Amino acid sequence: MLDKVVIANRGEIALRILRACKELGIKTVAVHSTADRSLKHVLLADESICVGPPSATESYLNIPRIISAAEVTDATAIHPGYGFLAENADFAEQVENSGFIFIGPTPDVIRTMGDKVAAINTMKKAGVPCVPGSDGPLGDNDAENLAIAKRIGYPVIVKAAGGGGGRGMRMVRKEADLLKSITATQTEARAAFGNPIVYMEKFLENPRHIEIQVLADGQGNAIHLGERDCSMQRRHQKVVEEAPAPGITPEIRKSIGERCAQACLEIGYRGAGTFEFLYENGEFYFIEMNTRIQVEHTITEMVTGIDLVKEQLRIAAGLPLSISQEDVVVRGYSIECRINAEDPQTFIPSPGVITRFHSPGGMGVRWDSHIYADYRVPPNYDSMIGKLITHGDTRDVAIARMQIALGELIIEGIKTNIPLHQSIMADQNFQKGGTNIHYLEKKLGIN
Ligand code: MV4
Repeated sequence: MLDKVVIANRGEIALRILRACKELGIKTVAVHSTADRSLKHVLLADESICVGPPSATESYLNIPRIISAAEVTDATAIHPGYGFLAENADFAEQVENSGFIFIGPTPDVIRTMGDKVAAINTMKKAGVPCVPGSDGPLGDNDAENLAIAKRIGYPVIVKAAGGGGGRGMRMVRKEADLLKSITATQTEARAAFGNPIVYMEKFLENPRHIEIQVLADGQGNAIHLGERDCSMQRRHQKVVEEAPAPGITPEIRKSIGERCAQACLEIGYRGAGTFEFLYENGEFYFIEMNTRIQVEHTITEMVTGIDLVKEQLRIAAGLPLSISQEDVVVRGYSIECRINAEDPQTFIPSPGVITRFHSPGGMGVRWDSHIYADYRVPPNYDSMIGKLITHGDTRDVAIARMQIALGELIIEGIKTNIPLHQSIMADQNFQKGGTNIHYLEKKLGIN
């Protein structure tokens, strides 16, 4: 097993990684900014190192300082968590070149999946179903681009190869708007990602966002752990996730899951990963792959009983997968509510001191969070302060447990989106299941 891991992250995921390390007998190093000295995992880690001022660019995104922290503590490996440097191929490469293990895929796989055109081409070759589209970057021939759109059929969507997660895309409803939309997306993409390459896809009007969790050891073993439905989102920020996805049968799960696992073998994938799909009219369309552990990995853990972060650590230590595909059984139903320090009406962040705190509990309730009474939520980072997760034999039980747990969760001194979650859990259409990616924004009005 690994000897000592640097946790290159903060908040709940840093605590999640710390707990997995402790279970495996791995020593831990917390790296933190000056704003994060009192984070729970910093206080629980074997060692801690301050890597810079509150600004993330000067601390959690400062590659030389993170690697220096591994050097001075004589660590073995670096876990990037999610966000920050988790999908930065140059970081992964520098970690390896400095003699440390990067807990994740190889730098070139991260780089390929970061280029959305390359990712789609790779997946298409591996037999993963993709959205009908340009099958490559758009050139500068107007007539050709008009012909591609005509073949695909309007509406189409123009996306930046360097984008992802909702950044750098433009929907086009009619031929008259195509060329100026391509130019505008190219201009934006060059400014935002330093890469003007764009591609085109058929625009799907009312899809659901369903993603498949995979694990691969880079030694010829790859498995899938079923799907999650992440359609309940606002402005590309997921709000509620659930596993399994309503309406996805064991047969459908097996079919799409095995294709993803097979693709992992073909691309030499190593570690935990997620295949993102749009799901419409019973069909899956691959859009992106995430090469990291995700926020919502917990709901997959709840329905499979598999500790994904421990598996990441085992894989990084060079061990083969501890489970085979036949060992993966999806049991019951799990929901996650992302608890944010924000105004539930305006969504404006609400940092500050938590004056009173009570955590929920009971059967089938999991609370993954670093917060405590008197903790001060700094204004410098993402507003997510915890994840409330429930599990039940049925979806109705998971929802009922979530409603009870949301009622028990007391966070005072700052505003939170707990009221938003209560309204979603009570929503008739959510309770029926299977709402699409536009549902929450429509429910909230405007947009
Ligand atoms: C799409 C789409 C419709 N058709 N692609 C947004 C995030 C990025 N990962 C891909 N996105 C979309 N791509 C085609 N061909 C609609 C979206 C989309 C979306 C996707 C997933 C979750 C939320 C979304 C919200 C708006 C648009």
